[in-house]
Amino acid sequence: MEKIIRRFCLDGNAVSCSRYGSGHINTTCLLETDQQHRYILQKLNTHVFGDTQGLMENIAAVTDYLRQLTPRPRRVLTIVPTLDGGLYHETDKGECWRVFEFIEGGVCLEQARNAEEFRQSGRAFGQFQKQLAEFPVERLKETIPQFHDTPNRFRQLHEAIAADKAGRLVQVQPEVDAYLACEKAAAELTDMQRAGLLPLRVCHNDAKLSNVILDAETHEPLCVIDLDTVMPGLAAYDFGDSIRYGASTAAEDEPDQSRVALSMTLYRAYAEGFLSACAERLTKAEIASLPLGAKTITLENGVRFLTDYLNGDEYYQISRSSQNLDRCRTHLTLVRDMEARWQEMQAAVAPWL
Ligand code: ADP
Ligand code: GN1
Ligand code: MG
Repeated sequence: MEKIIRRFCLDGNAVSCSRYGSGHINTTCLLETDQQHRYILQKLNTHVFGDTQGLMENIAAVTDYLRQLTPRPRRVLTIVPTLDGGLYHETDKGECWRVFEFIEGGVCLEQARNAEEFRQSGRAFGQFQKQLAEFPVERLKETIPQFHDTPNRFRQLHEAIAADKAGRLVQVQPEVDAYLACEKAAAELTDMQRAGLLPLRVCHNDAKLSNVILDAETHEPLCVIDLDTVMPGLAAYDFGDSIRYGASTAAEDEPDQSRVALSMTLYRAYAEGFLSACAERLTKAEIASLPLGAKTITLENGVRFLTDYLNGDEYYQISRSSQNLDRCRTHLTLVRDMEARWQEMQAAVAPWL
């Protein structure tokens, strides 16, 4: 580890390095130096992210652009370069490591403690969308092709069912049937995009509460982080991802489905925070598509968790054996609840139409 740390332009010598945060994909550490300077050191998951250079160039392009609009250091994720000016360091074993400035004085939440905190995360993603509205989206590489192509995620589910690699199909037939019954409806958003009804935007593509840093004292948005998937996409993807993760009454992996529901209070708070920050930059069709984004991205994540469960938990990090199955079930419960609350969900965005 010391050898890796020495490859970066740090302020001082590293005195501690420990695991930090709770992401599903990368390995994150908090690094401290004898100059009391803190950094985030991350090992990238190269199975998930094949094009590390492209991914880091996307992050650099977006953060450089944001820094010109907002020169305040805590407001933009800052890449710390390697000694030879690179965006990341690749070891002899092919591991890819990178360093960011640690954003001080912030909080990163797994679950909103109240509607106001969730509204602020909506503002953070709304501001992100607004600030990047003029960014030339074609400059971003599609580092994970078809990332939010929901019909393609269903194709991957079909492959997992056919292969039944882990021999788990027999246990999950009700979940498989329930998701497959939604397959047709899941294509609506991508169909609208292909028909030219929804524009491609700079999209975070992994928008969720735990990927935003709020000011620890004021709870105002500080910075949007975890930009690995920043790529062209739809505004509805980011809105939808935030809702499925943050507007649920329970954790993403709650085993007790009776505790899982869509909180309309949280949904409305997010819609207000998000749209008050960026509605002026969105088309009417995009605003109207946001509830569909919530439903589609909830379905998509549920399908991905189910696929990973069938494949033997290859993709997401798990800490217990049925975690992906629980994640898949919570998403199904949320989709059902969204269907029941569809009119209320649409009414919440209607004032901006
Ligand atoms: P993953 O892709 O695995 O989710 P993240 O980039 O989101 O990884 O980092 C994991 C956690 O580390 C975040 O949820 C946050 O708590 C913390 N974190 C990441 N980057 C920073 C940063 N620049 N400053 C402060 N905390 C950070
Ligand atoms: C992963 O890295 P993390 O935990 O922020 C995943 C997202 C999923 C999310 C489910 C690159 O995000 O797409 O929505 O888990 N990221 C990738 O919580 O696949
Ligand atoms: Mg994250």
